Amino acid sequence: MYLKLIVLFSVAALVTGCSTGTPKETKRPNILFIMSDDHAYQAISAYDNTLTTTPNIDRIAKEGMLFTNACVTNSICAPSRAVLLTGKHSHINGKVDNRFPFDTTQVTFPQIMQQAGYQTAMFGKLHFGNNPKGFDQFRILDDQGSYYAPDFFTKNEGKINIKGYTTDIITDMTIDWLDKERKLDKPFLLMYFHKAPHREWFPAPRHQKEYISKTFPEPATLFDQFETRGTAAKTAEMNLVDHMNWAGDSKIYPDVMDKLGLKPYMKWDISAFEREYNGMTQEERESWDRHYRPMNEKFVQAYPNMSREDLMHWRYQRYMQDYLGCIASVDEGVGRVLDYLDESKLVDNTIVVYTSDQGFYLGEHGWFDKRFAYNESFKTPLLIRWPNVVKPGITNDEMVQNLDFAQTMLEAAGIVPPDDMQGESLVPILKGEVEKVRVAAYYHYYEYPSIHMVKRHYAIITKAYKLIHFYYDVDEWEFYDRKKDPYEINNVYDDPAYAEVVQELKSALEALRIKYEDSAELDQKYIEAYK
Ligand code: SGN
Ligand code: CA
Repeated sequence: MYLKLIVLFSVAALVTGCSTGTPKETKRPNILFIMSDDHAYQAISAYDNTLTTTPNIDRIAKEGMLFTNACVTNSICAPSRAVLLTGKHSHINGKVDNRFPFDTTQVTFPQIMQQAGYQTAMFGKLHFGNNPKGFDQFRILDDQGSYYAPDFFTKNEGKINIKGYTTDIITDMTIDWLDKERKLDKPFLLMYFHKAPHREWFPAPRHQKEYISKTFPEPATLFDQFETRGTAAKTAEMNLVDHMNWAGDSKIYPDVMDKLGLKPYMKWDISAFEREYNGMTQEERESWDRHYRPMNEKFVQAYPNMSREDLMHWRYQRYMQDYLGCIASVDEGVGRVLDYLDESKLVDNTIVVYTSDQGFYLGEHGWFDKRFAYNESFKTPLLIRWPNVVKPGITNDEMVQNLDFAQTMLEAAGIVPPDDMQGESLVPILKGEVEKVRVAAYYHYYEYPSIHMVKRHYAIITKAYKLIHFYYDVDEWEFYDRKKDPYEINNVYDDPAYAEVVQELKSALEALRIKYEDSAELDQKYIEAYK
């Protein structure tokens, strides 16, 4: 007790910066960086409450800033995380796709913060193929992780397995760390990284009853035929009817698949379902069966008379029920952590960021998954709260990117970022000193040919326009007027009315490639490396 008092006293002295002349150590802000996996902005009510409500995530926007044009540089998990941590585009940090492990000789911003005296921790999904550097504590999911009974690689305990529901486990770890491991004499960087709502969308028992009986509004482009788009959209394998798994995704039991003669789409269709189902405790499995058996029984009755169109409606509802059911747990977890900050009086000196590793298709264009430079996958949610710095309730529509996070966090912590980081600090936007940090964003996607078959492409995107070049086994351009055509159904690349602005953007795209040191040679290098 006596020792605790001394610690408390010295912290109080530092907070008030009194007499000793010691730097105001605890004035450096703490950072709680929350990232979920595949969380579409369409599924956050601060952006759009058509599908669901996320009152806790929305609190961050209400008390902070909401970015409506936040976007990624490469819409896929591990590459996005590598960009976040290094502040460098994929072609520079080398993590262009999900396949090879992250190059751990790359410098990351948590390493820099740790050296500068921050206490650092990470809990949840990283998906790098190796452990993170620069963390005093971490427990990260094995690869993609599972929803039930996840395995974690840990800093101090080797590989561990924990029974229960992953979203709740990651939240518990985060709160436990704040409660028991946080050092009172250091500011912290805490990365709270959910697996949810990544495929295969297994909701927690407490949300199953509510979500499995809900009906959700369909997107306007559910039956998009891609009249004006090129080959890439037409050949992508992301369609809800054609490319979803029966067991893994739509939760049709393997015995029901047999009965109806349904074939697995992916070879891991059934094993993905069984891994989760077998990971459940008896109680969890009973809940699952209580809610998912009746749905299966109804499907057995309906299936023989279902047209392709009926199947599309059905698949969409099944998908949304599970996807949004998973988000309900994420939102509750975020609420618990925010409450902890309130209760422990950390709130005033803690920056809270909520984002996703990319956006996601929720039936738009008939799709699930991500990868494309089109809006639903290119944009990502971004909400930032910074008490006494960010004015509450502000919306910013400028082009900000995950490329900017590293420099933003470093500058917020009073650390000068290394010169070779390629983003822009968002601190001046957060302080209300400037509105924008760039006019145009650069995008480059690589993972092809691969699952979902989205062709390689790079793009330039401004608030008004989007110009995309698909390459490798095609050489096709697409151009969208983002203001007139928010659903991106009219590719106007060949429309003479846009000829001049297309030319301007082509030059600007070339200039961006030079600025960021991307090139045809590098495109080729990454094609060769993929073989
Ligand atoms: C898995 C999923 C894909 C998903 C990738 C990448 N298929 O392969 O749908 O695009 O992960 O996701 S699954 O049948 O195995 O679930 S990412 O978030 O890691 O980039
Ligand atoms: Ca992801």
